[in-house]
Amino acid sequence: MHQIKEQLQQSAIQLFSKDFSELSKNEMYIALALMIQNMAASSVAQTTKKIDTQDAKQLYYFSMEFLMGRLLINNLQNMQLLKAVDDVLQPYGISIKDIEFEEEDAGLGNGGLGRLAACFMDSIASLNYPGHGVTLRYRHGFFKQIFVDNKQVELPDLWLNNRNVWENKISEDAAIVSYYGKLIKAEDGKYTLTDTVDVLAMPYDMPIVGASLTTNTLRMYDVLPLENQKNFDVYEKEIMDIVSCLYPDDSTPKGKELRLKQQYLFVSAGLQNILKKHLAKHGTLDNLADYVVMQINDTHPTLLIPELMCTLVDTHGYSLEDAYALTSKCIAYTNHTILAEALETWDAKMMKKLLPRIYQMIEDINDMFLDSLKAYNYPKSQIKKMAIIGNKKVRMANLAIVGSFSVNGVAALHTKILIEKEMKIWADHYPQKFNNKTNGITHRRWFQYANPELYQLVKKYSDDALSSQPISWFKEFEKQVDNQDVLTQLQEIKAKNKHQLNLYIQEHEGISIHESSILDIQIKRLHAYKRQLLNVFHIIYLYHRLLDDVTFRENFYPQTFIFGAKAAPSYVLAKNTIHLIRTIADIINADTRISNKLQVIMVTNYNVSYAEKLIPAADISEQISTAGFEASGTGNMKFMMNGAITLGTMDGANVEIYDLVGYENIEIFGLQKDDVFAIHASDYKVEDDIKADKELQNILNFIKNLKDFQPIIDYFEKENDYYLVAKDFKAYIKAQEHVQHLYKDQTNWTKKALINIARSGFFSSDRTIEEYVHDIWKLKKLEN
Ligand code: T68
Repeated sequence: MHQIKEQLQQSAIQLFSKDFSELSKNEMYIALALMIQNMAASSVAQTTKKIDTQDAKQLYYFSMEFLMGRLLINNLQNMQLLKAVDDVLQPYGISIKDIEFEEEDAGLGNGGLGRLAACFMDSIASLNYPGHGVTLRYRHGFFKQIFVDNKQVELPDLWLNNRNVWENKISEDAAIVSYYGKLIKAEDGKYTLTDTVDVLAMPYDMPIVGASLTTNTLRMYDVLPLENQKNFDVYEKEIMDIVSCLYPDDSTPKGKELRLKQQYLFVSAGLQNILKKHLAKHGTLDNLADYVVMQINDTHPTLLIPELMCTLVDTHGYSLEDAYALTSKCIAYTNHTILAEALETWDAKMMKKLLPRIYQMIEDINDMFLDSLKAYNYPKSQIKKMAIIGNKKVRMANLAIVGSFSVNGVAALHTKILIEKEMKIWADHYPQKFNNKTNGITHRRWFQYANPELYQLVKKYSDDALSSQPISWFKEFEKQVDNQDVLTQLQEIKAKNKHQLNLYIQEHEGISIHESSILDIQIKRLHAYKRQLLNVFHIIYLYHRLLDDVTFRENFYPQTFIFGAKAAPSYVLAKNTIHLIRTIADIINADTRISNKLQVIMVTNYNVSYAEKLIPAADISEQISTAGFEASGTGNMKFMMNGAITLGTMDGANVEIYDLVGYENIEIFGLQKDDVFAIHASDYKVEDDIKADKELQNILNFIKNLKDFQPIIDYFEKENDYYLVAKDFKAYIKAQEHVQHLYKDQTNWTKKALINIARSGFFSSDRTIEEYVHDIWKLKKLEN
C-alpha cells in the first residue's frame, strides 16, 4: 500500500507537476491508470518471456469488434489491487468509484459479437492461456446515441480525445499493407504486384490483465501514410479513412470498398507479425500449426485464409496444395447468426481491383475446392451453392468453411440449426469441422465487479477453493435456497441495486424510476428479430387495459419497462421502433391516471457501462426473439447470473438456461423454432391474425394515430410481420400475466432468483474458453 501511495505521488508530479491531493478527478484517473498500465506492461513482458521459454502455442483472436468497456477497475480487480488502491485514496476523501467514470468506454463494437470477444480475452488471460486479440484502432468507436424529438441521432464517439492510457504504440511491429496494383507473373510462375497503394499499419497494444499472472494483449491497428506515394494529399486523406470508424456507411460502392480495406488491414498486418515472430524463432513455417491458431470471429476476418496462402506460395515457395493444407490447419471460424446479413459477400470485381492477388488466390481455392467435389455425386444445384465465387460475388462464409478446420456455432440450438438446416450441405460434407461452443460471459466483470454485494453474499456460502471452477463455485449457493436470512439479503441487495440504478438514471436521463416496481429490462441491439416491438405492443395493451379495467388496475403490480438499444444508422424500421418507444414512454409517463402503475424508459446511449448498472437491478430479463433467430444471446446469461428471471422464447441460449433451471424457474412462451420455420414455409398472412384479434387492431390503430410510424405499419402490412409479433402476442401477454402473479409471492420469486444465480456458473466464459482450448485451440496453460 505504501508503495502504491508513493508511485501515485510520483506520477502526479511527473505528469501534472502537482501533489496528488491537488489533482482533478480526471487527472487522478490518468495518474492511477498510468501506474496500473506500467505494472501491466511489465506483466506483458513476463508473459511474453514465458511464452518464449515454454515454447507455447498461441491463439490469435481476429475480430472487427472488441467491446471492452472501461478497464481501470477491471484491471485493478484482476490484479487484486482494488482494495489497496481504495485504501490509498480514502484519506483524500475519494473512492475509486468517484473516478472510474472519468474513463471513456472503449466502444469498439456494437453488440454481442464484440462483447463476446472482450469476455473471451478476460477468460483466456485469467486461465493462463497465451491468446491475443487483433483488431483495428478505430478513431471513433461505435456512434454515441442521443435523442432529438425522440428520434435517434448519431454523434461521433471520440473515445481517443481523453488520453487512452491503456495503449502502447509498438513501432517495431509496424507493417506495410498494399492495396490495388497490377499483377505481374514472373518466368518462374510467381506473382508479384506493382503500382500498389501502400499504407503503414501501426499497432497499439492494450494489456489484457488476467486474474492470474498472465497478461496478454489486444493489438489494435492504426494506419499511417508512407512516403513516395502518388498524389500524396488525396492518398493521405483516403487512407486515414480506413480507421476512421467502425462500420462506415456501406450504401455506396466506395463505402463497401472501405469496409473491405478495413478487413484487409488488420488481417494482413496481424498475420505479417505472427509469421515474422514465428520465422524468427523457428526458421520455417512448416510447423506453424503447432504454434499458432487463429480464430476468426464471424466472417469479417476471412481474408486471413487467402492472405496466408499467398504468403506461403509467393514468399515461401509452397505449392498451392501444401499452402491450403497448412492454412486450413491454423484457422478456425465462428458463426454468429443465421440471418442473411451475416452471409457476407463482396462484389468480385471490386475485390479483384482492390486486392488483385488475394482475389486470384480465392479463385484458386475455389477451383481446387470444386475440383475436389468431383469425387462426390452432388447435384449441380448443390455445387453451385457451395462455390466460393458465384453470381459475381465472393461468398465469405463459404470461403471460411473451406479454409478452416473448425466451424462452430455459439449455442446448442444455433449449432443444431446450422448443421440441420442453414449449413446442412456443408455439415454433411465436412462433418468433422462442425461443433458447438455455447457462449459465455466473464463472471469477473458481470458479477464480481458489477454486483459486488451479491458476489460477497455468494462467496460467503461458497468454498474459496472452488473459485477457479465457476460452475461448482456458484452451485454451492443453491444450498441456501431455504435459508430465509439469505433470501432476505438477496431482496435487500436487489433493492439497493435498484436504488443505485435510479440514481444513475436520474443523472443520465433526468427521470426517476419507481424503485419498488418490477424492473423489466430489454437491452440489446435494435433488430426486428429481437422483437422490441412485441414488448412495445404489450406495453400499449397494458396502458389501455390499466385505463379501462379497474379490477385489473387494482391487482396490477407496478412495472417499469426499460429499454436500451442502438439502431444501425441506416436501419429504418429499427430507428422507427426507437422513436415509438420514446413516444409512448412520454405519453404513458405523463398520464397521471396510471402513473404509479406503469413506467417506460428508453435510456440514452446504451453501452457496456450502462449494462453494468442495469443488469444487477433487473427482475425480468426480456429475451423474446423469434425462435430460431437469436444465435445465442449473452445478455440473457448476465441477467441470470444477477438473479433476474428470464422471460423468453425457446431460442438461442435461453434453451440452455431452461435446461439448467427447469421450467418453474424461467418463463417460456411462444412459438418454437419448428413452428416458426413451418409458418415461414406456409402462406401465412398476418392480416388474418390481426382480423381475429381486437387487441392487435387497437394497438395498430393507436400507432397509426400517432402518425410518425409508417415503417412499423409497413412491417405488418407489407412485410407480413416476418418475425411473428402478432402470432406470439397472446402467449406473451399470458406470460407477462404469469410473471405478475409470481412476483407477488416474494419469497418464492427470490428462491427462483437464487436458483438462477446458483446455476449460472455454466455460462462463465471460463467454461467456454476451456472448451475452445480442448476441442479447437489445443493450448497449454502457461506455467508460472
Ligand atoms: C451476436 N451477433 C448474435 N453480430 O446476434 C448473438 N453481425 O445471438 C450472439 O450471442 C452474439 O453474436 C455472440 O455470439 C452480433 O453481435 C454483429 O454484431 C454483426 C455485426 C456485423 C455484421 C454481422
